[in-house]
Amino acid sequence: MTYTLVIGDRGYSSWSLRGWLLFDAFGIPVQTVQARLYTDELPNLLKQFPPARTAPTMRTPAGTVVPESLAIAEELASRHPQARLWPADPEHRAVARALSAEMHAGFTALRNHCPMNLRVSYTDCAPPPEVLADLARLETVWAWARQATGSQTPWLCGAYSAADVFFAPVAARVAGYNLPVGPMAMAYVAAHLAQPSFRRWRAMGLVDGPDQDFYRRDYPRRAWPGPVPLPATPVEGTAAENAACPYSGKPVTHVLELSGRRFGFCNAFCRDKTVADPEAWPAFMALVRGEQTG
Ligand SMILES: N[C@@H](CCC(=O)N[C@@H](CS)C(=O)NCC(=O)O)C(=O)O
Repeated sequence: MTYTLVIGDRGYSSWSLRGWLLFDAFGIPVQTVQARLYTDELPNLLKQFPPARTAPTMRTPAGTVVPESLAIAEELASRHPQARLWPADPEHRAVARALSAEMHAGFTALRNHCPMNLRVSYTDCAPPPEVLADLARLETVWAWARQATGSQTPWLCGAYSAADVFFAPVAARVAGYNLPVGPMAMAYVAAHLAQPSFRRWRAMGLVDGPDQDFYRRDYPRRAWPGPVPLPATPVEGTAAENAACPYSGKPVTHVLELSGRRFGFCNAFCRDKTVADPEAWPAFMALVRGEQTG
């Protein structure tokens, strides 16, 4: 038995991203179950997780339902102390908790004007004054956290922590809407875009279901400002260097091409999430380097 996590569309559900990062970025195994936002799928799925109404919702291995991302963070932190979701130093932990709580409760102008959409990046979204005020507040609390904890890493409180998880979708919004922030905040955003778990989630979000109309905006677009993916493409057929999927070990049914070489997977989603960002997937890169055979 392991944890179950209900998530929404990976390309759009900022709270689901937080929920999933609390597992993936800290090495805690989880099984996800997914439902489309803005359809009956999510309320119908959540009928199996009473009294939850939103994604993410966690079910513990013993069966307790835990909605609310902040509660999920606290539960995982106390059940898995070795995973270090919060900083070990009590003073640094206090800072990390304060920031996470403020993110969980606030920044509504930014959240409403710039809903997270990992599939596009716009050149400008004409941020109104209340969004600029949220950005100024972010820069204030980020600088405070770095100073108060003496962080020497790209992260707010030393090692990557649950506080950084709570701001990962904010980083995606700064990147996605080209929001005006200073150099310290831009460096923090860049660290998120390159963070391995974030890259995996975004790779899945790029190929996970159709575009959602709710998130469509007419602003001019630019390339995503994160790491540029290796140029992989999906191809027909099942001929590949490996006979077994690098993720499941099952027989190959779907294939991609990278630098003239062909690699196979056991389903379209695993192939397509790898095409979206090959370097995000350690088992695939091990296969490419010849460290793992199919
Ligand atoms: N406070 C909640 C917010 C969760 C939330 O609003 N999730 C959205 C998806 S990003 C949702 O489930 N929306 C569906 C709805 O509200 O009906 C948390 O921290 O988990």
